[in-house]
Amino acid sequence: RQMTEGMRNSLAAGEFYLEYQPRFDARGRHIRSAEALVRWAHPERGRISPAEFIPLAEQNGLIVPLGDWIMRTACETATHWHGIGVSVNVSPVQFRDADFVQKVRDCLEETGLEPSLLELEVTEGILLEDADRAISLLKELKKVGVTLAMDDFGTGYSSLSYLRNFPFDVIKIDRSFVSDLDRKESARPIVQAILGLGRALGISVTAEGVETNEQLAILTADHCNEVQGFLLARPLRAEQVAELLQEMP
Ligand code: G
Ligand code: G
Ligand code: NA
Ligand code: MN
Repeated sequence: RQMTEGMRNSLAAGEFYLEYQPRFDARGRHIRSAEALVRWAHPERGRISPAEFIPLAEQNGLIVPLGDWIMRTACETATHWHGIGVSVNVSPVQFRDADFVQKVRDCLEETGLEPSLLELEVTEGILLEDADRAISLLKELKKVGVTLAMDDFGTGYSSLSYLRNFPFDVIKIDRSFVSDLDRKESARPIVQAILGLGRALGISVTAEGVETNEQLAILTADHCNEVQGFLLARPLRAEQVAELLQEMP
């Protein structure tokens, strides 16, 4: 409860900020886009993890104004990156907001960001409650021209049927599969199957949570489209991303 009150004031007080974790081409050489990740610098408690405050914000509804602020800030930042896209995590609660699609439109129009440079990362949570509504929302978003990604792929219940019915452009392989790549024999065939699925359906595949050179080598050999993880880059401040883009265009 205390944290709920705190959060409301904190948004107004500017205590939230974004970091951006770069996503790279298959070889881990060139930055293709970056994922916005929200951070909370609490004046007394220090940094609070989103793993702690996002679930609270989802319960108390603050995720809607917070999510609006995240999307707008991310779009505004990406306009300075000259063709490098930005991805934003969208909570199922934001997805329930009747104004969500209009907010996306407004955000693109007001910041001037090219629609395809905004990627929305959703988890299957959005599909669980009312799948028909979710399909029609995703189709509307598609018309707006944004890129749609299914996050944490492979961890849910019926991800395969979702791919058949939903217009996703990108699959993000959950990092649990990636971290198993150099530990468990069964991991590589699973990752290969996801990559084959992506190829067959014309969906780009991003591997998240790449932490070792061995994992990267396997993903590159198996033609994963994009890689992301601490090995390549940690979440960075916007200025650091801009610097990296100058160093390795
Ligand atoms: O950045 P980190 O690994 O600490 O994030 C922990 C969790 O918080 C992850 O599940 C991540 O998806 C989620 N998260 C981080 N930033 C955002 C955000 O901007 N919006 C939403 N909805 N979730 C986020
Ligand atoms: O749920 P989602 O996939 O959006 O989670 C993103 C979170 O994953 C971010 O908070 C980010 O800090 C974290 N992350 C990004 N790269 C790595 C990595 O290489 N290893 C681990 N353990 N976490 C990572
Ligand atoms: Na994500
Ligand atoms: Mn993920």
